[in-house]
Amino acid sequence: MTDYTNDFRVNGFCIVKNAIDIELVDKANLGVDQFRTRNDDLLINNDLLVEGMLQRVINLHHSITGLQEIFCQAMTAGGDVVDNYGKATLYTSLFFELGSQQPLHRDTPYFYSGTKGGYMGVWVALDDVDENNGALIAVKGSHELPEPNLVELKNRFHPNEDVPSSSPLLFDAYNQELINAAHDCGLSTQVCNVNKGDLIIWNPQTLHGGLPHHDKTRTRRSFVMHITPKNMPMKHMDYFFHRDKPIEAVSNSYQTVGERLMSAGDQIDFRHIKCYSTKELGIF
Ligand SMILES: O=C(O)CCC(=O)C(=O)O
Ligand SMILES: [Fe+2]
Repeated sequence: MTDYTNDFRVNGFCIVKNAIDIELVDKANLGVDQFRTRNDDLLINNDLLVEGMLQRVINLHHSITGLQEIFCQAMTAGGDVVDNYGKATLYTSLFFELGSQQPLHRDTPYFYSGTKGGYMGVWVALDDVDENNGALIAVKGSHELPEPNLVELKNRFHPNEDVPSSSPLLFDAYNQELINAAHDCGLSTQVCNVNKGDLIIWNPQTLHGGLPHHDKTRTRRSFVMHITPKNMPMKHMDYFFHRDKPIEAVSNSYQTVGERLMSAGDQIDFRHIKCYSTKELGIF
């Protein structure tokens, strides 16, 4: 068993050092620089940058071929974990230059597939990242915490109705219950200081988040891949909180990249506000 496999099992996340060749990270970063040179006017006019930086860009890999190559290399470097439920495919991705600064959370309410396991978060540093530029944090062992009372939580926010696919207040309350439980159990939070080219993999039940991004003179370029085995159904809070709802099989379209599959598509979504196609944005 590799060290990172053991860390993943015991802690619910692991760091794979030097997983991605620096030349490939530089190629992806150059692609992002070219993307920005071409598209910054559009992004600024539509108020899609935050403090001059890209933030929460969904599926930027459709426009940046270096990110697609990083997906393939990451799957090789993390192969002892990522393929545990079947050969991993790229479901969606997120790209950040300004850190997510997200509070501790589990991904499961938004990446839910019933009893079928297989979803994981795979995070690649394209810059050196530490406490000053929004490092990722994760709570060791939090993947083993039992679910809080989902019925009580549901009824607190949606007493007479079904839970919608997204319910931010319920999501926050769910995570707060887990944060309290982690505290009561004395679980410790690790700040994942990493170098460019390092990789972090987390179990969807692991509490994780992003530190505040204090030093705005530095970017925190990171590429998060949400991976699943082929044709794994992926549901949101309307299923997570309604366990009796049947989850139907899916048949997704894929594009091939190297030895791997990624969900087919050409739309890039900026902060859940606006989408553009690769035709409009270009491919770099
Ligand atoms: O990059 C981060 O700071 C957190 C990202 C995250 O939580 C996710 O992609 O699920
Ligand atoms: Fe997350």
